[in-house]
Amino acid sequence: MAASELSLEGLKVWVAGHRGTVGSALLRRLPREGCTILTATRAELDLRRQEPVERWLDAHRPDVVILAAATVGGIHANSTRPAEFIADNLGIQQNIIHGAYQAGVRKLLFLGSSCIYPREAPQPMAEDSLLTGPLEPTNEWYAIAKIAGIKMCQAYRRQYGCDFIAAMPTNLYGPDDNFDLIQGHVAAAMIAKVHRAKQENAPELVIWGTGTPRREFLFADDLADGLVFLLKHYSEDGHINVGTGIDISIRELADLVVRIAGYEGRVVHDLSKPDGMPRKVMKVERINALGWRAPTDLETGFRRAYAWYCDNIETVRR
Ligand code: GFB
Repeated sequence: MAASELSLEGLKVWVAGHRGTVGSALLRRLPREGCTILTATRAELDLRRQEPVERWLDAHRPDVVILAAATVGGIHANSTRPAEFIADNLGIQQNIIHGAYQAGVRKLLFLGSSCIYPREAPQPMAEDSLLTGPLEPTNEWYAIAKIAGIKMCQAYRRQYGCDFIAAMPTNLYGPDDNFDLIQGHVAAAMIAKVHRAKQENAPELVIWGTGTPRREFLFADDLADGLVFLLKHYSEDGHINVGTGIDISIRELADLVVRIAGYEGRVVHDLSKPDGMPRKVMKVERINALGWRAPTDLETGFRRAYAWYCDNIETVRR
């Protein structure tokens, strides 16, 4: 590993997708590295269009690129907007990865997702489960795009010697998430709906599905820390998982947020909504063995995320 050590000090680091959950956490974490952070707003640069992306990269010449830009959403968004999820993400990846190669970027970090693994993958899911079976149908469009991104990084490494790496984060939560009740991921939607139920003194809180699916949740600021760690210390062909290795059921998640918010009504299930993958938890031995583990426990993280939501309720993304 010694040959791959990289200091970010004095380097220009482009965070593509700096307004998202991951990107904004990176903007909080990266200043500690002494690097210059580059960003481009959506109005300035449409990442789905190749020519402007290549021009932007040529003009700004970042040393490092973190590809945290993506069209994302929860189970409902994934299953109802398949064209956007596959086309936007393939386009963004293609434009940035190829553009980074052309612009001589020193290191690129591509962000995937735990949904790249087969629905029936042995749990916890190890990196070598990739492409061993059929995907979960509710998010296969997004998963296919992310798998293509991993393979692009590998291909550019093999053919051109680019130091392009791929990290697979698990389900995330934290500040600057999308708190939309329909489009968002379960963690943010849960925070928003429990808060609303409490404010309105609603007798019932409705959660989607049976509550039995199990998910692993990583605090966004922990992910940002893990990504900085990987940029500095990881330089291999294979993708690497970033998670906690700990899962809870959706019902346990609801109960946790209910307790944090102090909501006193009943939790009921809308069984017309999909459950999705029965269980999704990452094997995190590889990143742990390199010397990184997620520092924030679930209770602390959700307390911070809930407090952030309450403080920013007027301006949150939804
Ligand atoms: O985060 P999520 O939407 O997607 O979580 P996935 C879905 C699970 O939470 C299902 C339950 O079991 C839902 O039935 N759930 C309960 C809810 N209440 C709610 C709610 O109010 N909103 C939502 N959204 N779910 C995602 C993929 O899969 O995993 C993404 O869609 C990404 O593409 C991410 O890969 C890591 O965890 O099933």
